[in-house]
Amino acid sequence: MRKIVSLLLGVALAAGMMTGCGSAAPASSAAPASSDSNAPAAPAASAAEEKGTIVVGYAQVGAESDWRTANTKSFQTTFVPENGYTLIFDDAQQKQENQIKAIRNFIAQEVDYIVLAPVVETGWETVLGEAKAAGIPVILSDRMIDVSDDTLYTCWVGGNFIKEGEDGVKWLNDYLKAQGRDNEDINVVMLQGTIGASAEIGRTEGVEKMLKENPHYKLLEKQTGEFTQTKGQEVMESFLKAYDDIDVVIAQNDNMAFGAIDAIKAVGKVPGKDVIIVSFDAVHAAFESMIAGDMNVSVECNPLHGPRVAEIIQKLEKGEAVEKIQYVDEKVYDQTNAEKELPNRLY
Ligand code: GZL
Repeated sequence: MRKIVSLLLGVALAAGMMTGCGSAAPASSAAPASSDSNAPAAPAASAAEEKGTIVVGYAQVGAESDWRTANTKSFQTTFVPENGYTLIFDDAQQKQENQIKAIRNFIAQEVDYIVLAPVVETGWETVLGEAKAAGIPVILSDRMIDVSDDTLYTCWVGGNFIKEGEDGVKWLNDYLKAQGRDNEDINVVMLQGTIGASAEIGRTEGVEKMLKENPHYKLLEKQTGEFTQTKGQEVMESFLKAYDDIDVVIAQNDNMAFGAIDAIKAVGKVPGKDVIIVSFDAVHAAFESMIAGDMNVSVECNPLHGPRVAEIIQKLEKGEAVEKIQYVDEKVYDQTNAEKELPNRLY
């Protein structure tokens, strides 16, 4: 495959040089290609990349959050020519049809591996069947897929989303007890991520399971904020108009929490005090928000999957078996440890 890909890449490079278009820069440094139909094809490779590198096609969800940016960076700094890789990166702008197009593009280029961060869990059987027929291993990073035939993917690396949801409410239970409010009725609203994404499904399941265990909690409403700050603020504004006694916001990622915090401040309430903010991801800006006293807690979901996936590929290259399901390590950070931990954060 590499020989064919090198030939194809060489032809693409030659064509690019002749017409003066197309980037000869290494894919790892090129601006992310998009699989939108009118977008330019995946960037041509540099001469270095023709030297029999392992070609990895990466179908990323989009660029919707700080977490996603860190996740993308982790791949773009790992899969570089000096490490023996050619990365063909695609940003699907949170559209499944774009990810499917990108996977077909990778198959046509006969890449050695496909890495997929599936925007939602369903709708993958056909295109992953095509990858399997082409003999290209598929590694899932971040979110999971719901398929009856699990030979459609080699393995999955990501966070334990149900446990993250449970840990968020466990933190809330302890916090309310410490505040002497464990016998008070507590009104909760939830900002969900993209509906149908594993992170949304798992965190919703984990949170609701724990809320149901405590009769003092009342989940007033839940609605998707699409994992974005803008939408998170919009939905929080609607919650604040509908309810004047919200005690807790559970935001399924930090960017929606940032939007919620802005909405709470805009109505003259104090986030972190009048309204408790429970969030997920634990990105750098979340630590700054906890230090400022706005966000109360962020449950970590480690995005640095690049090195882990490279380790998996190296094992596969040697014909070694790999674990089907591989969870990343994650902890809980709040206002008591945010300042101390911030200097150690890698994203
Ligand atoms: C979690 C990931 C989620 C993050 C969001 O693994 O899928 O998507 O929590 C991101 O920030 O947009």
